Amino acid sequence: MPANLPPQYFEAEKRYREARTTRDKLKCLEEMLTIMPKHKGTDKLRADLRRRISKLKDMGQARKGPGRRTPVYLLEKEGAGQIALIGPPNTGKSSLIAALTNAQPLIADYPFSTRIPLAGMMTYENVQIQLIDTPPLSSDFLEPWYPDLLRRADAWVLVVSLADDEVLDQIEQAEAILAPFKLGLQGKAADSHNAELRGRPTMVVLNKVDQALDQEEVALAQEIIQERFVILAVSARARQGLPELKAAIFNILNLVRVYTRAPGRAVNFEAPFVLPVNTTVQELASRIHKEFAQKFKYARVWGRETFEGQRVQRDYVLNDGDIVELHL
Ligand SMILES: Nc1nc2c(ncn2[C@@H]2O[C@H](COP(=O)(O)OP(=O)(O)OP(=O)(O)O)[C@@H](O)[C@H]2O)c(=O)[nH]1
Ligand SMILES: [Mg+2]
Repeated sequence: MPANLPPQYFEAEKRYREARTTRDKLKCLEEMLTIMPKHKGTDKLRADLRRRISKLKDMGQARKGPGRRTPVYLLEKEGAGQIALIGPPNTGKSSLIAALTNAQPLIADYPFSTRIPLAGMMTYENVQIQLIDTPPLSSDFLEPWYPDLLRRADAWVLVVSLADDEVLDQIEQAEAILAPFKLGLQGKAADSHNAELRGRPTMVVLNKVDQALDQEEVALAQEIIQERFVILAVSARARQGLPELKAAIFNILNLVRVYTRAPGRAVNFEAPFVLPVNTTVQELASRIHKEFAQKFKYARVWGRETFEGQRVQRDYVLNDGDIVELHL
């Protein structure tokens, strides 16, 4: 990192990383540009900041400008990942969104109550994950934007209802409806059902466990389903199994949380870098800054796979919970 950047710069950069909206990000970038001292050593950094600012501004305008309207139903991604809750009518998708996020969707005892998607943010430990409530999967009618909404999401949670019989049918029907769009549920690694369909990692939630029709049937269905999918029986209404569901949702995203710190400083556990599984120290450094990624010599890691402060090379693969010090 180039010398002589004042601490306020790093504070603004940290806020930038944590910002959830384009507007907040823009504000932080502009602040970083103002704070940065103007001399030869910071030329590149300042140019880089200006580029990022104009890119964000362009994005903002593309959304507002007339004639170039993106459908409102493609929701802007926020947080560490975007997960669509999908499933047959009336299974409790909206109820789960209401129980897990800050959103307040319409919940109704009649089917097809959800007509347009709605996003809410779920907090899991120190990570924010975006959940999307969707209209029900139906063989009679699917909105034209529905497949795109699913393609944009990072993973899906298929919500079925234990209060209706034939849980297995509910899953099969969902697959039959998605197949013509070349979309398939992608279960556990061993799941080979949908080789030619493009899918997203999917877990199955068996909702309404409080009202399950037949315990024996439920047990049998669970046994069959879990051969293909990670499953969890919950109740949105009785608020049962929700902490486990949050953890399971984080897990299907396949992410790790990594904490960086300046040598000798304290770790801020509230602001992890949330990165795909298999990210290396080198890739982490490039996330922080391109120039930094070229310059750093080695890293020290505190984590479950290393001994305290172990010195690692650029190709070290990061684990969830690792604390990393990058040394110039
Ligand atoms: N017993 C019980 N009822 C539930 C549970 N979760 C949701 N419900 C009820 O099931 C009905 C449907 O809930 P919604 O959350 O609107 O279901 P949905 O899947 O969003 O429905 P659509 O948007 O029409 O597809 C409502 O009457 C809910 O109160 C649950 O865990 N247990
Ligand atoms: Mg709904």
